[in-house]
Amino acid sequence: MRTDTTTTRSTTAATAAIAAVRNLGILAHVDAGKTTVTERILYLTGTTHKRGEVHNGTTVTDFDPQERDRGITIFAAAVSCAWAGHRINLIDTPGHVDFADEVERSLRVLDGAVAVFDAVAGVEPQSESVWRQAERHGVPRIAFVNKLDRAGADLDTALASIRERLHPRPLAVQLPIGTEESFTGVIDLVHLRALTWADDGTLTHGPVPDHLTADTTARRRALEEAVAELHPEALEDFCTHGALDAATLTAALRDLTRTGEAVVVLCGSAYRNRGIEPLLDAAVAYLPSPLDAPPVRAADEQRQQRGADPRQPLTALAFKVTAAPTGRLTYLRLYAGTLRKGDTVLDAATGRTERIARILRVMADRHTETDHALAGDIVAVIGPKAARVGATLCDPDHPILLEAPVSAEPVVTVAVEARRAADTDKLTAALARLAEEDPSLRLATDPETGQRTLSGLGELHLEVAVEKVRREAGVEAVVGRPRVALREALVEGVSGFVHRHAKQEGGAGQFAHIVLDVRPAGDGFAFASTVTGGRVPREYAQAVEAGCRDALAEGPLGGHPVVGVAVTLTDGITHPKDSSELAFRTAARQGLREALRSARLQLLEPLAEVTATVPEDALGAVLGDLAARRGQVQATTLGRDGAAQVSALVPLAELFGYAGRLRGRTQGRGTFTSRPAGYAPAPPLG
Ligand SMILES: Nc1nc2c(ncn2[C@@H]2O[C@H](COP(=O)(O)OP(=O)(O)OP(=O)(O)O)[C@@H](O)[C@H]2O)c(=O)[nH]1
Ligand SMILES: [Mg+2]
Repeated sequence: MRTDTTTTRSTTAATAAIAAVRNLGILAHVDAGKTTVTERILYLTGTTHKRGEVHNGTTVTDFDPQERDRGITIFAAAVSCAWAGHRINLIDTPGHVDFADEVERSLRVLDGAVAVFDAVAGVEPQSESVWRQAERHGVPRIAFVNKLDRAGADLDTALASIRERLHPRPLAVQLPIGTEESFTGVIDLVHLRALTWADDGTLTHGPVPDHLTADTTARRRALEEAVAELHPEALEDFCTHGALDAATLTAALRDLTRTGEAVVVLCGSAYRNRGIEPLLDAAVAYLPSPLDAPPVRAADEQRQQRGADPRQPLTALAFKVTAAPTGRLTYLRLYAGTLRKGDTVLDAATGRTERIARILRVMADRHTETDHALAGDIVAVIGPKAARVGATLCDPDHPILLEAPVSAEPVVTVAVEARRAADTDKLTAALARLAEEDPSLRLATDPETGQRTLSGLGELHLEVAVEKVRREAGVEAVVGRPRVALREALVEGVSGFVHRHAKQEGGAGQFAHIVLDVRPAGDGFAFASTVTGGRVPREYAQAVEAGCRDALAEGPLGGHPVVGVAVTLTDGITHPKDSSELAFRTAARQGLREALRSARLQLLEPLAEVTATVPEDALGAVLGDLAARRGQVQATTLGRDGAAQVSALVPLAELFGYAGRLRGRTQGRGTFTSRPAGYAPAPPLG
């Protein structure tokens, strides 16, 4: 009996511990203030004792020398801190689109996120992208409208832009006190009190000031009505009492955040240390704990699932790997089970086992060691030597394979070569190591020139990689001109294409005869077999599909991947002795290659959606330059502050070096961001 009570007690304690965890991401457009928000959170939670600043390179999460030099976040950084009895595992993500893969991997392991917006700019393009990305991952969000101290900042305009571009139901739970330079605090509309911050960041709670009572009452009423409209129980309460109290509002906002029916909006100025405490309170109150997350499922066997239960078999995903001076650090999100120091775990994809030598909680500039970690937590471990980003580490007796995070396809390639020939191997090794940390970087050899090539998501992505190798491995590299990744799309197919693969002289032969219909379709690859009467057995049809995929890797126009193809196997002949899966796969590869040579294909190039903010007097020059780059201007809007915003679709190939050109045309006052916008027909080579 005694053991039972003890077990029950420890299980309850473990459940309470998991319920108090928040795995939280900070997401937004470049420069919205994610790193500054993170920095203030770490300061307030006592994790760091000084407030670091992005502009002088003293923040905790932008610790890479390149991040400090460039003033941007490049690598997602995970840090743990404690607030109001909760453990918050925080991931500060990069805003620049070239590092979107870091965001994607982070989203896989987060349970909730704070989306940060600039109170002047509102919803910017990359905020929209990461918002949709979070939506795809089912990660609930709250919003923080930052930089309320800036000239032109306005919460209501930012709310309107959220409503227009992201979500029909942004619900502000705060009202700013003062504007711009005189922004000093917020009214908490849920608890009807004023929070004000002194210049040194000290927070004082007080009553709502007289001049704001009318506005406060009106906004509180509007909040209650909006919540009642969306939440059935709140509606019942509202109808009975004619109002909603703080507890009901909080509970309803928490539900609406988790279902995604509404977005709670807070505001402040991270730089001026205003608004961070209530943001932490909101994250704890509204965003889900690991217990609220749906169980994870096995990639191959959807019925196999595991929830955030420390007694279940260990299930963890490695979402980040870094080569720190202390050794290789592997960051894990634990989904189920308990991880103990000294455990042997199985890398489910490779079948290798790894030993967990140490378990660390990363706290700003130091690590604290722990002997175990429970389901739901995010920790870093030392010991695993080979586990890659995306690996599932699990209990060797109860294997499970989780789906690995999907990596974006590289769009830009450069040739790289060591400046000194003697460094060639060192360079290759260093780049290969980088590609292990960042799966959106690919290292290859150009089959024609024999040169080493590095591919990634953009110019900056590759520049950062080469610079990292220079700084960390001490190898200087010479980098060629960037090229974009082209594709070949099928425009007109062929039907009834016959191919016979036969090698039947002596020994075991190879025989396969196939008939293919090849049609343009969508932007991927589809395969079907309509062969009847068992003329081609199912395994051979599957081998034909595999052979088609082989053929599509290199198209006839220039060896680029072929897209938009539907292949139907309509007939075939087998030989009782000489047919095999290999023979059919070879037949399909050769056959489809040949079929494509007689079909019509079109070269596609990647496009980018460019948003440039430029002074009005430079608008003409900027538009002219975009036209010269084959850009299609989609909209031009004039702002209140003498700045114009241009959005345009521009072939990525024409964007190389654009940052410098834009600075030139605008005397350094213009800025731009870009994001991938699919593929479009490329002009004929010439
Ligand atoms: N005026 C004002 N400036 C701010 C505020 N918060 C951040 N900044 C400044 O905005 C700039 C960008 O801030 P970061 O915190 O680096 O922004 P980020 O979102 O992390 O940027 P990336 O990681 O590069 O996407 C820095 O110069 C900050 O000092 C704020 O509340 N008010
Ligand atoms: Mg940052």
